[in-house]
Amino acid sequence: MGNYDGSQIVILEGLEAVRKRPGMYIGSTGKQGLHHLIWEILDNSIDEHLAGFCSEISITLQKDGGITVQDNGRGVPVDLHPTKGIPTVRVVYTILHAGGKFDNAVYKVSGGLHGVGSSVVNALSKKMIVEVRRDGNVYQDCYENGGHPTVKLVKGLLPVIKTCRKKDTGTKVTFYPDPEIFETVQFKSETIKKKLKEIAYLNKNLKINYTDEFTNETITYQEEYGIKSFVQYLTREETVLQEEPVYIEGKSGDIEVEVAFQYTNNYSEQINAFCNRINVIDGGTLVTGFKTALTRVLNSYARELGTLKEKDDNFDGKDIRNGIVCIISIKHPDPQFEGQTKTKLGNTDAKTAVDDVFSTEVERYLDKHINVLQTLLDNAMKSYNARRASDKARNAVLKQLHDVDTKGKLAACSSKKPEECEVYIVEGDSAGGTVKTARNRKTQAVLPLRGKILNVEKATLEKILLNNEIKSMIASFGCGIGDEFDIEKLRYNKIIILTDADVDGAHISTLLLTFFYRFMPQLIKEGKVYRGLPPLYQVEYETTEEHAEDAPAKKKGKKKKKQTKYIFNDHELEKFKKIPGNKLLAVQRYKGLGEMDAEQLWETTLNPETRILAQVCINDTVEADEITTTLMSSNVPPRRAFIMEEAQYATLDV
Ligand code: 0RA
Repeated sequence: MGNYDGSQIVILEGLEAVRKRPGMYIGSTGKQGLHHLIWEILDNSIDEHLAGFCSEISITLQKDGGITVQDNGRGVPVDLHPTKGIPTVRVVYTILHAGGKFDNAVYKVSGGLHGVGSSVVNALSKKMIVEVRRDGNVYQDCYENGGHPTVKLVKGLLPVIKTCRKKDTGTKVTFYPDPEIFETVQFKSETIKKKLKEIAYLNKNLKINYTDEFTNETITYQEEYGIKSFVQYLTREETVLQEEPVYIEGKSGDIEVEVAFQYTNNYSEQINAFCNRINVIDGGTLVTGFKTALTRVLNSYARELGTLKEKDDNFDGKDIRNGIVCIISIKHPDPQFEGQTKTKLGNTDAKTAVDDVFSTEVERYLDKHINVLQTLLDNAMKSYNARRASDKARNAVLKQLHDVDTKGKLAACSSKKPEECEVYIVEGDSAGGTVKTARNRKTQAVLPLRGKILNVEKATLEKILLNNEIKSMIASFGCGIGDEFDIEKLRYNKIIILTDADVDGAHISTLLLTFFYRFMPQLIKEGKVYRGLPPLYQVEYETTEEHAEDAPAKKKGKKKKKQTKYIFNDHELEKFKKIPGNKLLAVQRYKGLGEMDAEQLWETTLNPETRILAQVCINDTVEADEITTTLMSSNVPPRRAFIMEEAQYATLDV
């Protein structure tokens, strides 16, 4: 060490701020935040690929807990930084907000949100090593305990550690997340592989090598056909209406546009939009441009070919998108991300660009592929007719909702102030009964559901609206459904799904989430939907008084004390067993909510002071669609496994 000058101290204060409030920089210190570190480092290499200088990236999960990301780009510059007086590479990895963006002319399509986090990753690592190959030399800079440099500079520059061939350029970053910051520092290979696959689809031809030193698994991801293959992958378990996805690309001004789509026989639409590879889950201008163009083009064909007669009105955009699975990917030189979570694209020129490129190119394609055109028109016609039928059904249902009591077995709460009210949706009448007894009647309403609710992924709106469980939910929430949905009218501030912690419970809760996601997505987007997490175990244990939770600090007695405690998952149970001084006497595993009496249920699951709720959120539209479609497929055994392992982790941000 010993190479700290004045500027270095200021830098370290910046990194210390990151360590004090990691959540502000990477969202959380749980699994998601941990993996975010990798995405930050990867983004820099992908930017180098987008700039046209990097064709291959390798990711290695190391046995010693580290992770390495290596690229064959130009290598981060190692020259003396003109104002900071240290090598540029050290500036990049130790100064907050000094990432790839400092060379804006080159980084025309940099992410905007991403790619500036190298120093954040360093701040949250107990060790980081950056190796740069440039001009036939290999340079190395090392950092410890949150970004403290350990390499002594010579005249402000890094020493050369060895030489290499002149053409072997690139950057290799290895880091070890700090266990003092993160709840876990164990990377999940499935999460990483999934991300790498997505990156490969979004970056045509980029070669990505993955190595897992724990399992000796190696995989190379490379997609010659990019997002076209992405759509094929997303529809792999569906019945598709075209032989292959339609793929379109083009440029409008500075904006590059790519679209791929395939129709399936599902009654849903999935549009996943990316700007500079960032999943804009709330869509925005690029999605509007696509929808406008698709609707205009198909309506114009429908008139021209006589599919729609003069007396008919137009196909609705919804008719035309019925069953579509689509990826829109654009590259924009100056993206403006809007909304609270910065997940909506705001640039108006993106709308025009997508509309221009898509309408021109899709017409060219459909003129050549009349059979595809016919498929799309038939499909729109089917939805058009179904829509008329379901308009009738919907009107009947909505009328009914006003006229008679369709709230099913809703036990309402006495307060009428939505901000203090919550509704528990409970699996089964018997658990529902106990919740009714246990709840706070003023603010907590209960809606028991009998058995499984309809799988909305495979049903028309008409049929969905005839389902009793769904009718009671719509009536109870009070905010309508589909196009008429109005969140302002929601009667509750929280909608809490409460099911048993078993496969059936997970399935029911997934069916409910699918229903919300497809027909009342705003409920999820605005954070109104939660899952109640009832405890899995009650343990009875003995502890010496010095360890007892309420032991006075001074007392060091050896007296045994008997206590009980609720435990919410297996991990917590294992941790509890390891606490010194604890001796387990009995472990009771709850099989279902029904096993708890009203008092226990209140204490563990209903009482706002002590319960655990997991807010449901959408992090990634591809993943949300994947989960809903995978779970709803007819392939039973893998579906079950998926529900148990992934459903909670994938859709919940706890
Ligand atoms: C700024 C300028 C140049 C390259 C990079 C950044 C760069 C950064 C990273 C981060 C990971 N891999 C990277 N590869 C390149 C180009 C400087 C030049 O040679 O003109």
